[in-house]
Amino acid sequence: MNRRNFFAGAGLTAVAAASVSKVALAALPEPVLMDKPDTAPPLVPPTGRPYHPVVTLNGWTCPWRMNQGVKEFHLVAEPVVREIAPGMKAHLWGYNGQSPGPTIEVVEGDRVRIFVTNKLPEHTTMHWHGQRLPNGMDGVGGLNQPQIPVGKTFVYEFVARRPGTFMYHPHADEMTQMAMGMMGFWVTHPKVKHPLIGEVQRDFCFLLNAYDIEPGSATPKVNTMLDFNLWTWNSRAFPGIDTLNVRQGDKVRIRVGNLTMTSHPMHLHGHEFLVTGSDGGPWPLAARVPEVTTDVAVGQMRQLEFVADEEGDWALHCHKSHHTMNPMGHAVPTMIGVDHRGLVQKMQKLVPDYMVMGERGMADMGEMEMPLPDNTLPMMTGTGPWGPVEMGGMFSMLKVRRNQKAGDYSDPGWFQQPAGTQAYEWAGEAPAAPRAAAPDSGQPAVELKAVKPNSHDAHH
Ligand SMILES: [Cu+2]
Repeated sequence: MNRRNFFAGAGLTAVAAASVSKVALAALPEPVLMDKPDTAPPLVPPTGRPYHPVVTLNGWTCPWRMNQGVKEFHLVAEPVVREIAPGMKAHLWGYNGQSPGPTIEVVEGDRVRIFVTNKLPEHTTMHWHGQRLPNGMDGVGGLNQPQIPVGKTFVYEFVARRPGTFMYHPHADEMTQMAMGMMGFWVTHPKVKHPLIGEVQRDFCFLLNAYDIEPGSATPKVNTMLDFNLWTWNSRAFPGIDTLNVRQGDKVRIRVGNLTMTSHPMHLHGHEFLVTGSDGGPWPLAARVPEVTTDVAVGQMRQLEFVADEEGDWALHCHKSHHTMNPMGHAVPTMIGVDHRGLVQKMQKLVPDYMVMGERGMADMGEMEMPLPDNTLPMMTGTGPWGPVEMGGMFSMLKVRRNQKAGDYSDPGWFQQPAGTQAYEWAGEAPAAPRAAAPDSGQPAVELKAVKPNSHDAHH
């Protein structure tokens, strides 16, 4: 996947024609389906006001049909098969063939008409998170509208009043439907140059989501509240997440929304970024402080912006270390310091597959050829130019290259570090450690001494 060409076949199985008859305009727009989890090239707007389109990580933008000045989209809620990473497919619910659904991109002031067809086994609705709209278009089932019954299509129509970063998801049996992967991104571009919305050369977006899929199975456990085992960006886990490939000097915006049950501190290596806005809109300049990590809480969205001025392959990940792992058992005891020598051979006479984990830390997991159930990702995986990366889940890379062409989102491969700029092994004498002697050195070890606080003595 390292040199995937993003432009090789976007996987679109139907594209709305540029001109359609009046009869056709009275019918439902043909839904556009996607059959691949690849990052599609940005959709340059064929009609309407021009804008600089976003790139949806391992996703795509929904084409629309212009009908008498109204942008018409057709979303089909349906069961889908989503590849989480090569070697693992999940049975999810999503839109138009994938989870998440396609990104909807419009321009401030656009009138938008969205047809939502329900092909799920239960009712659903659609909520347009963060939008200013008529109350009856807000999509809370039972509160703002009747549920969309199985097999029916509802029409939502409103003007995209605020420019910014938004998302969509059902507001019907939410616990189930979001745990199954029903969500999508929404970007409203500014109509004219906005004082608080900067122009960028690269604009990426993705949703943070999570699944609990038992190793060896394919359907999420929808009743899980906190202990998820697949931490994903746009329903992809490392090493299945595409890299963010940019040209050195590009202004970059990364838009992130969190539809999991916990917060995710998003951390970028090698650069500082400003948080320039959220689903609440662009932030005032005085509220923007340099960060290298910013927490995205549940239900929140954030825009990270920076100049990609340092060449290299820079990690971009959630800073919760359990979120950069694929399925693992949290009940495994810590074995660091426990001497297992000889035990494995004895146990393997009784249990041929017996293994011990973690007596020198967990790093062995990164390169271990461990037998896994079918359709299961290794806990720590991925290989870089220098060995196992020992990651999973919410991890990818920002790849900054001097010679990446404008508008080229293809993976440039691994960074060639200039000679003399990499950490290296010390070749001289090891310095004597002025610390405690090792336990088997024959010298007395330093003991800890308990010191009574003086204040305690004062009572006597
Ligand atoms: Cu996280």
